Parts: sequence; structure tokens; C-alpha cells
Amino acid sequence: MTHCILIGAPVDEGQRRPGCLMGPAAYRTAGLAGTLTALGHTAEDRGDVTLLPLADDTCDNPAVHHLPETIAWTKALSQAAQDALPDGMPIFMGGDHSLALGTVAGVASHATRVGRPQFVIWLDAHSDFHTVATTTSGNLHGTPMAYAAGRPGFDPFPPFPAPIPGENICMFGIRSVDPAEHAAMQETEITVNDMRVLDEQGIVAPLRDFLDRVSAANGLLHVSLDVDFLDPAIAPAVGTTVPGGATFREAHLVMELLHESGLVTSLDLVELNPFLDERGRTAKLMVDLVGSLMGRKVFDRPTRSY
Ligand code: Z70
Ligand code: MN
Ligand code: MN
Ligand code: MN
Repeated sequence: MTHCILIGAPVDEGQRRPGCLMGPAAYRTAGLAGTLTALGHTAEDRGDVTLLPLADDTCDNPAVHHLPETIAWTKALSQAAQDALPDGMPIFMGGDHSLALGTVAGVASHATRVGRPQFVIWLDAHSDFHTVATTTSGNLHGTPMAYAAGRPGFDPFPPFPAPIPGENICMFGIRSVDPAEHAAMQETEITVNDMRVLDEQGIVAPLRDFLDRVSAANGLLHVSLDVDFLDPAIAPAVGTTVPGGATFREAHLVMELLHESGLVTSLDLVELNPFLDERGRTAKLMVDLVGSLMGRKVFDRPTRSY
């Protein structure tokens, strides 16, 4: 039984398709809390995080928009994560992916405090490895992984508390990477399981490899699930659709393996844009995936010890 702490993060400023701010309401409407309690967990909804007063932060890249708002979200969400982690497993209901600038900073601070290494699984079509300096779209939802990895180029942001070593980061579903991100990732030890890897090897072996390492290090594991990890045919409610995403069965299998591992300590649900959904189907799918992550299964199987 896990104490799940639902935290609404109605962040819309990290991209240009208004609507992600309705995400937390959509997850509540789709029954996220009830799904968790039906599985025997407890669910505490801490409501939506609100923005601290804005500063007049600026940067040299003219493409960047909503910098003060994004910095304010980063500080507020880092604090929310640090407040929640001693009490249970935070589930951040986004909001666009720029919210992970804050949530991952918060979990990394907590990991330092408890003396355990932080690991991250990034389930996304995109690598989100731009810095404030390299982004050409100016959409800061394309930056959180670089911030967490300690890349320079985030000057107006608070320094990332405890940069996460590349070996502790594993990406799945990647199929859209900009040149500047590609060049920067080559310099890291991040495991990038792009769609080619998943087509050739399936999702099980690469995921188990990584979970073995998390377990051996007694790590904390943060999972960041971007709706566009999923194929747009099953998850249309997202601003940036990229064809060729994870299938329904692959996505549930990832979640079931994560459950079996018993290693996940925090979760982001990001990029759901309910304004673009079809009768709530993407919101409901995301809630069902959380159900699999939290132990819903057809038949019991022994938990696997890593
Ligand atoms: C592109 C950019 C992105 C999510 C789109 C796309 C970034 N690399 N991230 N959707 N979640 O604009 O920087
Ligand atoms: Mn605005
Ligand atoms: Mn993303
Ligand atoms: Mn994405």
C-alpha cells in the first residue's frame, strides 16, 4: 500500500498550445484518486500548486517566452516535491513538461537529503535536452532533462540542486531530437532507448537493465510520462503529436514492469491537453496507465526482485 499524493501543476507556459492548464482537472474528472484507492492505496489530493510572485528574469535568447513564469513554477514545484516526498509518493498532474524543471529539482534535493542516488526514467517522444540558450522554439518544455543533467545554460534558474549523472537517466520512446540536443546528448552517459531500440529489442530487456541498476544502487526512481510517448492514434490530446509512438500494450507493459520493480518513488504526468482530447479518452488512458503502474493486473504474478 502506497500513500499517493496528488499535486496539480497547471503549467501552460512551457509551450504554445493553450490547454495543459486543464490537465489536473481532467485527471480528477477521469477518476485518478478513485483508481488508486480501488487498488488499496491511499490518495491525498493536495490541490493545485499556485505561482509565487514573478521576478523580472531575462535571458539572452530572444526566442524564449514566459521565463519568469517558468522560473516561478520551478521554485514552487520543487518545494511541493520536497514537502511531499517524506509523506508518500507524489504524482504530479500536469501541466506541460516544463513542470519537470521543478519536480525533478525537488526529488533530487530530497535524494541528497536522504543520502540515496536519484534515477530518472523519461518516457517521451522528445529528449527535452535543450538549454535556455539552445532552444530555437523558445518552448521551455523542451529543456527539463538538460537542467536535471546539470548542463550549463540555465543561468536565470536556481542552480540544479544535485545534477543527476547521465548513467542514472534512461529515456524511452525517443523519436524527435533537435540537432543541438543530439550533439549535447552524445557527450553524456544517458541511455537513450529510441524507437529503433524498442523495435529491435522490445521494451522489456532495456527497462530491466535499467531497473537492475536502480535497485543495485538503492536509488530513488522518478518517472516522467509525457503523453506523446504514446502513439497519437491512442492519445490524441497533446500539442506536439509525433507518429510512431508506444502502443497501448507497450505502455501498459512498461507500467507493469515498473510496478513489479517496487522502485518508483515519484511520477509526473505531463503534456495532456484536454482541449484537444476526444471525449476524455487520453485522460482516461493516462489514468489507466497509472493504475497499471500502481498494481492493477489481470492475474497475480510474483514480484520480481531486482
Ligand atoms: C522541440 C523543441 C517538446 C515536448 C515538444 C520539441 C520539445 N525539441 N517537448 N513536446 N514534450 O521545441 O525544443
Ligand atoms: Mn501568456
Ligand atoms: Mn516532454
Ligand atoms: Mn514530448
